[in-house]
Amino acid sequence: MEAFTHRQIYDLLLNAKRPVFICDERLDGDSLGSSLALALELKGRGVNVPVFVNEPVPEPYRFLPGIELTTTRREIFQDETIDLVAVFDCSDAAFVRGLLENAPHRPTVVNIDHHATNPRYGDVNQVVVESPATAEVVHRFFVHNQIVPSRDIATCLLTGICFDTTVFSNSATGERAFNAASDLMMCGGRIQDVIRHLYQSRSVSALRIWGCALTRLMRHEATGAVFTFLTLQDIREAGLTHAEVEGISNFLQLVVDAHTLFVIQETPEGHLKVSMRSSAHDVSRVAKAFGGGGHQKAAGFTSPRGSYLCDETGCQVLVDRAMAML
Ligand SMILES: [Mn+2]
Repeated sequence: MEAFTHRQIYDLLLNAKRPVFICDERLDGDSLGSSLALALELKGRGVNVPVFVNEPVPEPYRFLPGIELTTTRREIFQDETIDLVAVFDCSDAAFVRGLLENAPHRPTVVNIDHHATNPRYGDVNQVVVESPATAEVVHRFFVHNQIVPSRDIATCLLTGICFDTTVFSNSATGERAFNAASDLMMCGGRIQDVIRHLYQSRSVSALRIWGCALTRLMRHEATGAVFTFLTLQDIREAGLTHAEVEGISNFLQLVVDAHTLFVIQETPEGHLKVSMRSSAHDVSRVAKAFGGGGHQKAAGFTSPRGSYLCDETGCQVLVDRAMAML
């Protein structure tokens, strides 16, 4: 079925007059790497596909081949010639619906993802929950359609796989991740560039705030979960953007001895952004119950302003409630 759907998607892409690609609302190495890989393939065939991103591309991803194809202009969806959109690594149907709300004609929607919480909102859905990354799903697109990825495409796909597996270390890492990565390296994918840009590029000020989160690590006695938090004031005092703080939950998961981990961050709007990692529980259930999404072992949600205080007691209460759902 996976191969059939890949061939169907290839047909749709080749026959589309005006395709547009969409990255997940929360941009990351996987949504960007997977969408740019396919956009580069079509570019090689003379079709320029804009890749819509909801926010300017953060610095660590600017090295990606094809990054010039990205656009933050929402108006592109008002173009009445758009007949196909392909969405990458996005389980949030409402986000896609919102973007297409004012489109003059409803385009065909292709949904390529690997999130357990994806409601399969597309006309064609390639949602492979066993896959470590959407980039790995797209790698199979190339295999099933007998296309050899170029060096640049291979680099984009390796970025997605390295990002979602935290360089082959988290629970998403398995045979599929290694097989795809090995093939992509044979195609000339530049894995050292990927690792350098994604992981060896942290500023000292960003790492100092990670230090702040480390000093606040607490064990939730009743369940053995571990949590920490960062307030808006912490982030502002360090002069950082939220993008620069990203990655701390993946890092902590690598080094903290706990089955479940919560990293809670206050956003500029005063909401609490909760990121969960677990080796023992299906945290996507908690994320879903709180209106978020994700994978069984890595998921997140945003708790509206005022629901919990961003301090030790408030976060303790939040973790209490979340753990009670597991
Ligand atoms: Mn992903």
